[in-house]
Amino acid sequence: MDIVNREPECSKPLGELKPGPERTIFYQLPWTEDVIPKPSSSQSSTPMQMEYISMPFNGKVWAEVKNLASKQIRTSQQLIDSIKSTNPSLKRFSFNILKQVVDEMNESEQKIFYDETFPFIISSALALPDLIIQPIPILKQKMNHSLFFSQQQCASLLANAFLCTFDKPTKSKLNHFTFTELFTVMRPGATKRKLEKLKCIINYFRRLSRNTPKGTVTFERRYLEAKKTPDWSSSESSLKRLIVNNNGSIEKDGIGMLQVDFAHKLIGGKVLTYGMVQEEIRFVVSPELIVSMLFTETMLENEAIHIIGTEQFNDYAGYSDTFSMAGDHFDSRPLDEWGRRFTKVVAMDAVYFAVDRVITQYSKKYLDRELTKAYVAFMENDEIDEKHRSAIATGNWGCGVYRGDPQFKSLIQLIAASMCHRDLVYFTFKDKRLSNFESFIAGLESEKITSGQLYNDLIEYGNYVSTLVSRQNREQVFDYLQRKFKSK
Ligand code: AR6
Repeated sequence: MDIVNREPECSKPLGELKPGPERTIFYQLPWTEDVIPKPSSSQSSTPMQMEYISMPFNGKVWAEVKNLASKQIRTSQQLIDSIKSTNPSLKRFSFNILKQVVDEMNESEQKIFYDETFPFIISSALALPDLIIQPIPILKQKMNHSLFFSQQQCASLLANAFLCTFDKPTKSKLNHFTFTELFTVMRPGATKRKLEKLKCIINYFRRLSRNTPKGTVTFERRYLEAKKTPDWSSSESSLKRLIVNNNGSIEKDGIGMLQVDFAHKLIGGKVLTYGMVQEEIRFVVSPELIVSMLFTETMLENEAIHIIGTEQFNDYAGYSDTFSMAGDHFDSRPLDEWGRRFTKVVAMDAVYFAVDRVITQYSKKYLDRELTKAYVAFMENDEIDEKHRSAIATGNWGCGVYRGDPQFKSLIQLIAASMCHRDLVYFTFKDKRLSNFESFIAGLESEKITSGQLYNDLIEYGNYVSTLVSRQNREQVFDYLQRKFKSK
């Protein structure tokens, strides 16, 4: 773990940040330490046809939202009634989770909520037209474009999601950026998860109400054109290091690395509804990640989203139904020259395999699909030398809810990382299917094969699986390859 590249130690100076056709910057440049960034209206000169998010302050409900500031709110019933009163479309939601979260607070927590946190949410939401003074482009499919926001602007957007002011987008390729479903139990079983998520969100606003952060966050959509997709089988890249870590987690121990988000193709997945696995956890401990859900269209197979600079506000314990908010996290990551924390998350969605389709994952079609996805997620500009490329912190991508095979997927990720000249740190999360991982990797290293050769081995394995009559006795990928190496 100590030998792999991490930021900031491995990073190269960024140079001056300038607006350009692939960037929209919502604050004035240059960013300076210890100053809250000021809003900017300068448009980027975009060659592409842009479409924009419709902002709540241009709609009918805004006058009602403004009224919230003058309301006396001291009980949970008043709280939910007043938010719901801003928009008739909110009537059908009970907001019972929001009510419960506040009811379960002790007296002093409630006092802080009513005196500080909720008034901050209102004022931060209402500041939106003063803070974001140019339209927000939709990060549409096939677009290489980045949006640069200050952390204060992110908070204002999230405060609007809390007050449920954004309309449901007319396009199905976008999420609805609102907390309505998080505030309400829609299906049985999710109550505890939603309560814990909401505690994280409320704690984020409490922290912001006391201290306005001065940093910035970038949301970058990247698209790899089909003609730029490498020919996997002929890759001469030698395999990079894969370090197995059995006890750590991506966000805790992958500090300074490119941290993989095991994403849904609609970024954020079910974070604003009932889900509570890797992606949702990552997003609620660092709520600025949720901002991506406002403007990011569904990812295509050859797309990934990089989010740079988010701050972690919450600690947590448990996972899924046992997840609980475990208090404040004080994020001590340094900021880069553009004001962003040295925390890079990449959202990449694996393929979901239904129970009766699990076996299809070894086909060339899905192998190529996953490889393309990992490649677009891991690639760097050609000018960036290998020594400046951080390692990738990943793990059982696509192997939980999505039912992938971690042995097969780990090798796919290793090929992609190697072709992008980056080491990989693999957090196994104690998955039993990877019990022989370290010895397998040691054997693989001694074979000195190229990425292309490993790819061809995976193709061969897929062919082997497809010829089996009974899938029960299938030889696992690691065993299959180990036997093959030995027999050579
Ligand atoms: N660090 C390292 N490994 C982890 C961590 C962590 N913090 N958390 C979980 N794992 P899953 P998927 C391991 O199911 O299959 C979401 O709803 C653990 O072994 O989240 O790609 C998204 O929005 C776990 O079983 O990823 C998508 O809709 C495995 O990673 C969907 O789930 C996979 O985690 C994606 O499902």
